[in-house]
Amino acid sequence: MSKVTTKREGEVLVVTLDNPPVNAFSTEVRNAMAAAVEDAASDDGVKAVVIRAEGRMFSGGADITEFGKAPVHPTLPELIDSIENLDKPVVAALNGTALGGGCEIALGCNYRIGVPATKIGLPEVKIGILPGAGGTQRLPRVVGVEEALPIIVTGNPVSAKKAEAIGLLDRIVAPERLREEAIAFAREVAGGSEHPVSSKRTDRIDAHDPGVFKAFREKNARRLKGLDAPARCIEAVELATQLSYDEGIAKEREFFMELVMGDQSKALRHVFFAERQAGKIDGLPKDAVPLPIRKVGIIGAGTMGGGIAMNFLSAGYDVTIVEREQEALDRGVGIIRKNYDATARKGRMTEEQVEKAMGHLSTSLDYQDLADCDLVIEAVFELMAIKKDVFGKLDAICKPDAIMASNTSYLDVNEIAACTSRPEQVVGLHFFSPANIMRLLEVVRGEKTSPQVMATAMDLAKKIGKVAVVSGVCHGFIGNRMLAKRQEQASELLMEGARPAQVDKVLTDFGFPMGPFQMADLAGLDIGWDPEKTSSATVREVLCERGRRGQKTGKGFYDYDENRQRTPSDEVDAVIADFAAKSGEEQRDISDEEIRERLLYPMVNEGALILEEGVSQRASDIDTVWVNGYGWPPHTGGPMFWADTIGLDSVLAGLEKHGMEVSQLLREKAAKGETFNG
Ligand code: T1G
Repeated sequence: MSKVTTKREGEVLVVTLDNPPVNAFSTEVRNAMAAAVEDAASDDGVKAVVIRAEGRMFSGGADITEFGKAPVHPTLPELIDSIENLDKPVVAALNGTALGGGCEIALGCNYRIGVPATKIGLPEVKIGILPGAGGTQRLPRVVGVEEALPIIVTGNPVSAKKAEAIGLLDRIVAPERLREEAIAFAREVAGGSEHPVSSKRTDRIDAHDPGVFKAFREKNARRLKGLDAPARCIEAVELATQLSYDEGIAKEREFFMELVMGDQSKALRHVFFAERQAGKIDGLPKDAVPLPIRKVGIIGAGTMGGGIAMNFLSAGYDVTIVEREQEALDRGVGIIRKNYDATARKGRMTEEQVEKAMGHLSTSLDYQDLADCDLVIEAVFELMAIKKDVFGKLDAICKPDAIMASNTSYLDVNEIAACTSRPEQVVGLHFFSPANIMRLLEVVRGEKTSPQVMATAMDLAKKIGKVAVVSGVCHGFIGNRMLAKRQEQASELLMEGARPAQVDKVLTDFGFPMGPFQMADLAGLDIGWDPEKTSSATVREVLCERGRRGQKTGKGFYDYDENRQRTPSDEVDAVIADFAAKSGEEQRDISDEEIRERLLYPMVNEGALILEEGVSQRASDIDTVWVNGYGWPPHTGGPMFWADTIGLDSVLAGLEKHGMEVSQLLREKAAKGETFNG
């Protein structure tokens, strides 16, 4: 079945794109559409053209899987030029999302109509490139520089309403009437002699404020630091105001080819596909279809329980939260309401949506109220004895096919499952704090967890907007197990002469949002610390004993002012020096390079061990965990992709230089010149 079909509706030729799942402009599609455009050009009976699409969206853009290969004609720019050069008006009918090349095809048309759900955007920057089919030159000519810059540089789409307001859409019509309205529109303009041609418009360019580029660069400097694509996006739009269209297109093409071959785009494309691959379980039996989940039970109304509940409430699930005491329950519900109200104030939810979500919430002090839940998630204290007690109760109360899940961050899910009569229905659902914000969900597969329960967990993760990664059972699963290796090194570096600020800066310079000591201050140094049993045995214990428990006390590894701005602390340096002296470690100046290698290489090695043990299905899953759960800078692809990029032989040499453990898998792959991601 052709992926592009044509149909005459009187004098209008309707060209329909149908290339599931996202109507990507593959080589086959481009060829077929080019043929349709030629038909329209050569048929005198055709007075106007409609370009539309089947399916849930107009187009997700060029086919990213074709990147890195030699360009095949007609390229997307050539196809769009052929549309624009037709001597007949062309109407784009946008039945939904029109992204990247999909937006650029629409820009090559004379007119664009959409439906209320239509979103139009140029997300190329998110995969490390820039719109390479005229978007940087046509969009500013259609909507103006001030509106085009954020669309191109952030990569975020605009709504139909916004698109219409800025001139990117000419009309918004009812979805069920889109095809006929587009044909009517085409008939309306068919007789006209003048039609807007994006590439030829100058009015919006002439009207732009020349200072907009300097202001935009300054405003976004911090966010765009070290990223290649956004800089080129801004430059390409700036050139659209200085050069002719053809000269601007040539520069866009030059920048596109430079970026698409660059490490940052390769890393970002890896992250894009890795995230989607992570949602698939290798070898899952075909009959492992997801169970229906309608009602969810949450045990614990604390920070995690409340955050977890919000995911399901926002997705429209009925949620029952159970606590031991009314006061804890009321506090938890109050925090949920406060979080929703804050989201509404930021415009990310309407008041109506907040009330709808809260309407799905019920609370109880009685486990019996969980009896009809399809899924129960415990988010109680991280102590095995407490988890076992909870699961023993759930086993007695939950209905036969209920899934029982633990939100444990570290503990052995097999041991938890073993205290129930149905271990095949026990799974780990490790959310990351704040659970209503962080996208990552580690789905921990117990030895006896059934394929159907796994399929249900992965399906549910997608429905609540999480990026799910399957992990086997080990201490800390994938993310926290690798994090522990980094924290170990960070503490050792302090004993050898490094200071918290230097260690943190190495990671923030690498692209992390914060370093290990900033993270500790944010989370609180007193997690797991017991003032009754403290023994001044570690730097962290001494800091807690001195009231330096993190940002919440105004001081931790750093001192904080009223705006939570941090400054290094002499008191902390003295505590560290005291411990260092007792440790007998020789104090020395440590280079940033050594700090980076000692923080990151052991994580890569732990990732290799995780692969060796089968705890993770694939290296790209490990990358997905770190990019979505721990702030690994996506433009380097994640720990395993980054190691592939710098070379596993370099990682091996670094580990050996610092006398660190080397896994068999890493050694073997380095010796063969192989990579983790294949
Ligand atoms: N090319 C190839 N495959 C794509 C694709 C694309 N553009 N977009 C999605 N897929 C695959 C995806 O890997 C998955 O595969 C399936 O489609 C469903 O995707 C010249 C150069 C469109 C919002 O960056 O943002 O145009 O896992 O699960 O949640 O200037 O996909 O099923 O095998 O994400 O409904 C610019 C990327 C391209 C948009 C749909 N466009 N895609 O989200 O489905 S470069 C983008 C998305 C470009 C021009 C430049 C989303 C979506 P599988 P999905 P979804």
